Amino acid sequence: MVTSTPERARTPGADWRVGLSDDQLKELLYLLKLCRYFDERMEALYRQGRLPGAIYSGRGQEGTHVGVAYALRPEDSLFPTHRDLSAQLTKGLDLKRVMAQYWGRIDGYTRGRDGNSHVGDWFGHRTWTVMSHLPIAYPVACGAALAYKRRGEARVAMGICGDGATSNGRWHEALNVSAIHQLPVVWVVNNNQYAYSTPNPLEFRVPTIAERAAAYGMPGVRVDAQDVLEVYRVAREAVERAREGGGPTLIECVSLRWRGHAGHDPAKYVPKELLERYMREKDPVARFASLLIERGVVDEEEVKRVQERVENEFDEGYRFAQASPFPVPEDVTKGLFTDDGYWASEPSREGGTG
Ligand SMILES: Cc1ncc(C[n+]2csc(CCOP(=O)(O)OP(=O)(O)O)c2C)c(N)n1
Repeated sequence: MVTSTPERARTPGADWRVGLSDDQLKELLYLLKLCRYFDERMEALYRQGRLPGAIYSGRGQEGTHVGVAYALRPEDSLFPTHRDLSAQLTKGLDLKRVMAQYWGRIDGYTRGRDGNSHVGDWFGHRTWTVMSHLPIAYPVACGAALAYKRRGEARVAMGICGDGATSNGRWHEALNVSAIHQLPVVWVVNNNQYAYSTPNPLEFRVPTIAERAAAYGMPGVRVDAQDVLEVYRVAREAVERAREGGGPTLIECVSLRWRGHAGHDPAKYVPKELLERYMREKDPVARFASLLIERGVVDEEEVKRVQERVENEFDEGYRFAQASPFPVPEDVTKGLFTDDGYWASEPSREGGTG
């Protein structure tokens, strides 16, 4: 098991930008800010009673989501769980359609058929629709990776789950199978230190999740997820190794869940000092903006413009979602099988109540 230390990666003379161009660094800043703002505004709408369903905030964990998903190519696939919307946005999902999904409208990715956080765009951006049973997407990711290998395609599958999900048998089975068959897959554990109200020491006895990789015969890396560049560097290495036939890697991204498990949970079980320290000193979005300013890639004005851009995009997405109709009942049995062409067709807008 390797503990990836940003200090080591940033030794004098080392490439602090980990091979990324100015434009790519700015894109990362935009994505981090987009994900943060989306999360904040959606929570506000939820608390005002204007957003139905549940919300699972990923605030404070953007370094994990943006960093790992940015390492994937469009043809690679992502298998996320309930808290990983930011990874899906990084993979390219359209904010407007995500918002339509949250309000149950036909322009949402599942055309108004599923709960708001069960978003995914398998046929487009290759992100698997979120499934509730944790971590059921891990074995499915194994299946995708096996298909890529058997067809001789240079593609990679990436599964993400939380620390709590690692206690489920499916997690162990998926890792074992992927190692035995040297599948092109990357396993990301978003260790935000809590599974609902259960802290890490009550979830597992080993000091780190990454060291479990040894039990399956694959490399394990633990990374400080407040540093998006380090997460990206580690993920890119794992993705490229998988693509070249080197088999799976387990990456443990360590952060803290800033909000409760879902919108209803005030998370009083998280020590106040721990939370304050993470929010004050370890904010992955603020840290990355400061780094880019310090290195002269952007100035304060440009950071403000990025913020304005994401705010405008959010408002546009909100208007789009509210204007999108609800699905029509006549369509409910369509699209159960791919051969009826439902998912390839335009959704029927007649009869919707917008
Ligand atoms: C097999 C299974 N058991 C229980 C649940 C209920 N459940 C939903 S989220 C959650 C906590 C998951 O914690 P973790 O994996 O650490 O992810 P996090 O929510 O912290 O991102 C639980 C127990 C579930 N969805 N699936």
